[in-house]
Amino acid sequence: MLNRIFNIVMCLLVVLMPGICAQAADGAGTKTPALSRDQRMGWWRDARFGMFIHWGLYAIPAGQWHEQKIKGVGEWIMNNAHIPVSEYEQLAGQFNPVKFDADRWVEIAKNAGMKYIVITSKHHDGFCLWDSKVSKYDVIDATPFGRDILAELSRACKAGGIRLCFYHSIMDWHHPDAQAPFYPRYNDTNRSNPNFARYVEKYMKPQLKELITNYGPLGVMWFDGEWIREWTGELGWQTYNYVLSLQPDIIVNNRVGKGRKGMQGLDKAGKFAGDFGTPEQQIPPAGLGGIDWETCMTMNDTWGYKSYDNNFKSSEELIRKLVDIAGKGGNFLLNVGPTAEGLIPQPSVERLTAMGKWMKLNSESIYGTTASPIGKPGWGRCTAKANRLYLHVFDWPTDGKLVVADLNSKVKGAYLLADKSRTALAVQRDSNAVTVAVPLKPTDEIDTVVVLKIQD
Ligand code: FHN
Repeated sequence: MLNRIFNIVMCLLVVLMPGICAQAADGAGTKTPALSRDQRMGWWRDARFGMFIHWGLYAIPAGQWHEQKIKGVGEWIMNNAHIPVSEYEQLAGQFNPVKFDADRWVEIAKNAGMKYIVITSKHHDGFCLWDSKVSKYDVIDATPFGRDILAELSRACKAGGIRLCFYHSIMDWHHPDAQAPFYPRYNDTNRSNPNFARYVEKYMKPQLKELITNYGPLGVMWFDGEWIREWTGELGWQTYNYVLSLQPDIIVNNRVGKGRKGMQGLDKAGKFAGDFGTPEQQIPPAGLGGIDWETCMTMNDTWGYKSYDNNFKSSEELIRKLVDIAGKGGNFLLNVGPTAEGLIPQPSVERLTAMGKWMKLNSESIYGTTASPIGKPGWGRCTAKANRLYLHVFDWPTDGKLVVADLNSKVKGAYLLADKSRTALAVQRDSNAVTVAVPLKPTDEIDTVVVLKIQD
């Protein structure tokens, strides 16, 4: 009997522990998460490659307002074209993406080798892609479409084995409590009634709860729009803890905090806010030693769809960026901006297909790898995992000799990753360099991967 009582008490403790631990305060007066960062970050560090999706009402004007091409990124059109709230919100009445197919989006991401999707639950324009109980400005209440996009994507991600994550903008150009009086580009003064504390308590937090409890479990809560004056480091830490109290194993990006000082993701007090840094449209030249990070990047020059932006990076550039990032220990969050009909634009699909083709043969050299232990070799990049070094050769040697400088570990063998027969390549050691005898032609012009087996 005593044993049974003991067991019941222990079981209750295990269930309640995360909540209890989440309350523990650290020296800076903030809370310590129930699970360690390493425990929470495991899947994310392995994944290395994810899809960013910027989708909302801005896909309808697609970069044009009253027949004028509007400069800047598509999802900022409300701000950049000075569109008043009362005018912009009428776009909701036209939002009817009948070609939206969540399974197809998941399929496109999976085929590219991506392991997670981060979609804009709400961007700066305030429009919500789910059925929010605290807003009428959402896909169910305000559009003829009337389908819960996040619910459909959540189901498709679960079925497809992809982690679903939400981007959520702290800044909100639509909510009357959140419209900044000093930033009047889109304000209808008769509508705005700024009370940011009320916005946080009565709107933002309830929405985060809906997103995490009704559409989760989520991989990442990815905040943005934290630079506004009203957002403080303290609010950042409170929100971080709140999100973790709702889902103890969730990951939160640095933009929950204040100040993305450079790429380090430090808050004003110099303390790292959130779980990973978010360099935007850039790859740190030497990674961000000691900090988890993820480069987010557009394929063309916009996040939200712009019908006339055709300045797409090539597949070669994108594959090499993925490899460059993995070789520096980071993740790559690559953006697509679906159309108002609900389609991922064809140029994006083509590039993702090419990346997937490369990944099908070479993903072992990306997933679960860590940064290069030999820096940036002249011929390409390097990733590492267990007792393997993956040499990503961008510039294939014309003399059949691949020289790996500054390598002191004992090399037990070498082969081409794409060669299923694992034919051994001859390796010769020469003081602290190793030379691998490679075929005269690469198997892949973009990146042929040579594997070095290293002594444990
Ligand atoms: O203003 C946004 C922008 O629209 C886009 O969402 C990017 C993605 O990281 N973040 C913001 C700027 O940092």
